[in-house]
Amino acid sequence: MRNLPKDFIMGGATAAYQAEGATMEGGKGPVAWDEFLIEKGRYTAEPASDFYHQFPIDLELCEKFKIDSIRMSIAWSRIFPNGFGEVNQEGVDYYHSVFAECRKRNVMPFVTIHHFDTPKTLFDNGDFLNRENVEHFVNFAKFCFEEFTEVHYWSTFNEIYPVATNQYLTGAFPPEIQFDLKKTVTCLHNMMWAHARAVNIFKENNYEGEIGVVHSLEPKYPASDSPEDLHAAMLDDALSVKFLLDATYLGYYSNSTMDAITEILEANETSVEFDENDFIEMKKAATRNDYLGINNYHSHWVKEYKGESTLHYNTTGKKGTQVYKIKGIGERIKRDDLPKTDWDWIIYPEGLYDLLVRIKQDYPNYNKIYITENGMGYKDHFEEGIIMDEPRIDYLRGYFNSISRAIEDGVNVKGYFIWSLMDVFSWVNGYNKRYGLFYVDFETQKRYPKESAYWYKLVSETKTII
Ligand code: BGP
Repeated sequence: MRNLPKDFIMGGATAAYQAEGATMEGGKGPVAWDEFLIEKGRYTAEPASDFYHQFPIDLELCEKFKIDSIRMSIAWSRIFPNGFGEVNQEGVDYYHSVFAECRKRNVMPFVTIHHFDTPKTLFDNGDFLNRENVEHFVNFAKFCFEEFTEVHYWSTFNEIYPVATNQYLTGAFPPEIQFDLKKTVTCLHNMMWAHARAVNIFKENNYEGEIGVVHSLEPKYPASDSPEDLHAAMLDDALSVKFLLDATYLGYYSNSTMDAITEILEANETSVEFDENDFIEMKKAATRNDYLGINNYHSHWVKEYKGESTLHYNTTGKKGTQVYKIKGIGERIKRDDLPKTDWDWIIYPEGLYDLLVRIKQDYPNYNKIYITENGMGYKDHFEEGIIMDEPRIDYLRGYFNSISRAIEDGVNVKGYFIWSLMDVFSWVNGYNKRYGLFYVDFETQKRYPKESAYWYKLVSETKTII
């Protein structure tokens, strides 16, 4: 049996839009998702887990189940309903009351400033493709640093790569644009520039606490030893992993990263120019990140693909339906020999180990790492208040063992946040893809600890991976 360090943080992750519900309450301004989800007609973010009202219950559960920390986000449009300008005091008061309850329950808030929920006014105005919105984001971040002095851990963004790709490459998120590599790369860069500016403001004003960014990092392996497949895996990795880690820890894009990005853009008959001045801020910030947050759920095997881009995103849990082939990058293949969730996410704990060791080698100034999301989407069976989610426990055990091995091999991993603390609303999957330690009956909003919650508590108490 493997162990975790005694001071290892065991947390639970949430995000404002997926947990709070109350999308029109408390003076909150709209976000693009509100309208988008109504148009799609499958489900909405109401009532989600009603964290807006139920947070005292969720934080009490954290205390009871030895969950040291809650990862949560501040909904930008609760503070600035239009993204900038007038402050909504009710929203400010709401987060102060959440942080007061955290304190009462000895649960440390680990707060994300932007988790997929740009206010609608700014979203409609180009979101992060529009550099004016970077100014608004930086002002919002500064407002948070000054107002919420209860918070010690800040993350600027949640998952820059999925924001850019889901909005402009796969089209899974609003505004549903597909295969636009120019917009994808521009959005990635502008968000990394925004991150750097927020970090620099945080450090130059000597705010108390720590700041970092949460990246979704999914290892890419070649589907075979052929040079073509090796090249395809390299291209996919360059766009989804290296581009972001270079920006975060070097403050510029290395030549090998830029060669790969240029090749992808050219294959899609486009190009992107960066403003050289951006790298001044980015280089300054590169040594100022206190930590890296890693969201890791799965890994990908990539083979050469020369055709037009074609996709099917499995949003219903019908196993085996996922298709991902991108022109100029490659095809992510199915691996029938490896376990997967019903949503075709390949379960491969070794991938997280490989990723952690690689970061230590390639970006020695990474400082420290928190696993800010990992967990298993599962169609939980609820029987008279009992939820036996053994597959989730097996999943967690595998990933915890990888983390423990990486720590033994010298990677500085300081904590883990399961996605998710309680069942929440899933952006493109709705409510039947559950991740929580606590089952939520979305009609009554009653919480029920799953078998995994008892397992997690024991791991937290003993720091032994049982
Ligand atoms: C990450 C997001 C989370 C969460 C999670 C699970 O990308 O940061 O917000 O949604 O993935 O994804 P899904 O709900 O699509 O299964």
